[in-house]
Amino acid sequence: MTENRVALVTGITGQDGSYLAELLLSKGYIVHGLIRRSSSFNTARIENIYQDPHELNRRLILHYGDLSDGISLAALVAEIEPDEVYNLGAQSHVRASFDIPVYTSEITGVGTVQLLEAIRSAGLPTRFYQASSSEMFGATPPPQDENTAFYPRSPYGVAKVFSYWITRNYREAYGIFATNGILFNHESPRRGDTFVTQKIAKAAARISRGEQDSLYLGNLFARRDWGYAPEYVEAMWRMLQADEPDDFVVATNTSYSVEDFCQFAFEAVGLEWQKYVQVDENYFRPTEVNDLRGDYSKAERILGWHPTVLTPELAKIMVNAELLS
Ligand code: NAP
Ligand code: F7E
Repeated sequence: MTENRVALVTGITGQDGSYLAELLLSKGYIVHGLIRRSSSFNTARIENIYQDPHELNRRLILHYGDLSDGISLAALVAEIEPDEVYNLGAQSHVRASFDIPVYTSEITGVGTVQLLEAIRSAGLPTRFYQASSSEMFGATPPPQDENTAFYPRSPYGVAKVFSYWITRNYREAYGIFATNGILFNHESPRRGDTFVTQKIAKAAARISRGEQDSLYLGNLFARRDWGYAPEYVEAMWRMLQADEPDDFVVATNTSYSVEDFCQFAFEAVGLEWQKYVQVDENYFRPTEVNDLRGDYSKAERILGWHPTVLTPELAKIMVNAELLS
């Protein structure tokens, strides 16, 4: 039974954190979320589930904190005694990680051990989920699965490899139920505006309404395995309900190029993408990940998880959401 179980979610204001919080609330959890203090509101994605602090018996409780502040993380974990911790907080933008490599390493890498230390020192049987990434595979060719060698191609990817291994180390050294979800790209209408799918989906909708003339992109030939975020947070939850902690690839086992995504998105508004898309080399990365496609058979076998929304439908969902906004 999950009723009244306590979860802590870092990154609750992000794409995945917002869907995961909804899922956990629907299962009867009390959800604590870590949010960063910001001079403007950064809680738009959780507006629909927000509960005023004056409400009695709140099930969603937000706490200021930061993955760089291990002392406050330890105090929070000791105070709320979570059954499950989902570490989704990160500097998650690959291109930006080349501009802010040290900060990315501190948050996306060292932030994970700050949180694991908080759990270890609390001495509770807390289960831990780490948001690992297909970016860890980097240059290793597809298909990628749990046994594929890592070859990260960005400061972000390198930081995620550190987090992956520190999660495994805390599992092996201290017996903590610590699991890595190695998730391939997953998108939704809540995706951040500077990731390529959202950039394309919003541009297609705006161009069709006469609000934008053209779209500047970088490498059109990169291939990704793009799935649907709400289905991926279900996989995260299932990982923490499993009998044993382990590592799982979550993906669709299909791959499309950025060009393909343009075609799906512009088709949804009856336009030819070639007439509007221009290449701007400023969006190229110093080192690129060319080809990702994940083999999710282990997640299917052990967790009973499989994707239902594939990339062509995903593009339509995202464009239609923008058209309705
Ligand atoms: P996202 O939308 O960028 O959300 C990132 C979250 O982390 C936001 O809530 C952000 O807060 C928070 N955050 C950033 N810096 C922080 C800090 N210093 N301390 C505490 N929190 C901080 O990312 P997402 O797409 O939901 O991804 C969730 C996690 O999965 C990330 O760890 C990401 O690296 C990983 N991942 C994502 C994908 C994907 O395709 N989406 C695939 C594999 C792995 P603000 O809202 O204040 O910025
Ligand atoms: O780029 C190419 C770009 O930034 C995808 C994060 O969630 O997934 C995400 O990382 C591809 C790359 O995602 C533009 O070069 C072309 O090859 O949408 P993206 P990402 O780098 O794959 C992984 C799994 C994560 O873990 C990360 O947190 O698209 N591309 N033109 C472009 N990319 C962007 N952003 N903008 C462009 O204009």
